[in-house]
Amino acid sequence: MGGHAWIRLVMMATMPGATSAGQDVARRLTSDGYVIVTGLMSEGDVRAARADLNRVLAMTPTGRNAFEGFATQRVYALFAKTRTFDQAAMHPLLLEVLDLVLGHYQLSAPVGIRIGPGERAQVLHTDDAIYPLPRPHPPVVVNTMWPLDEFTEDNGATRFVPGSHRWEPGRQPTAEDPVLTATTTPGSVMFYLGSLWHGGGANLTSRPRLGVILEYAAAWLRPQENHCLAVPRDVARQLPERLQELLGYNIYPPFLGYVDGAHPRKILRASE
Ligand SMILES: O=C(O)CCC(=O)C(=O)O
Repeated sequence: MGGHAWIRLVMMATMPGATSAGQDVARRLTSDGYVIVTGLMSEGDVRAARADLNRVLAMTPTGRNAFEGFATQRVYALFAKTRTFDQAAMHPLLLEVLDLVLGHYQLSAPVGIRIGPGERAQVLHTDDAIYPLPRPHPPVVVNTMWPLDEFTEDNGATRFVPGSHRWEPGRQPTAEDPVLTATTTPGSVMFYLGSLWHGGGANLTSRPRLGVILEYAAAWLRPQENHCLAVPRDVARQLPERLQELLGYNIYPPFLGYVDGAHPRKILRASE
């Protein structure tokens, strides 16, 4: 299944009771499990991001297992390797949505994903399954997929099972469950809850499909990637303070994340 009927164009607050675009997106996200927002990245920014990631991808191996994808390349430690997603990671609409859905949060898994020709569909999964929390639970993970190529039915666009974020604990997708394809254009962003079943699609074309996931998790959880080690300290020190916070230089109140009794930001500054 595919098509655009399910795509939400959120240019203004349209959901009953929503007073801002962020509220609108947050409500759709929590009710539907996903929402696609257009126009978050300009054409120029998309071009620059694609070019810079292609530079990084020239040095990036293909995946080591079926989940990563044997014909797929993944750019981990994204914020050590490119500056082209700094603004995206702190986009005001994105942060407003995260404020509403997660409260305190940080980046968990920022990854560039280039699905190569011939790749098989990734197994459907939920991103929050890595946390051993009793289910159901309030949202603790929100993911965002930023396409840098046109995502089509046959080039590996992200697939997902609508409504699966509400499934009872233990339920797994079967062949009977409808799977939608997030056919999206560069510049748009697909938000989805960590409890929504989804996965990369098969790439049946002769060209790769490039996208970036910026996954966020509640700040009281351990993020998937250890950014304080992945992003060298002299790089982290140059970043905007909000991005430093998102990369782990933050405190979850009252004092989760302290370093030697102090805010990690102070340690980052002091280590110049
Ligand atoms: O590449 C995609 O479309 C989704 C990838 C994904 O869900 C993952 O690797 O966890």
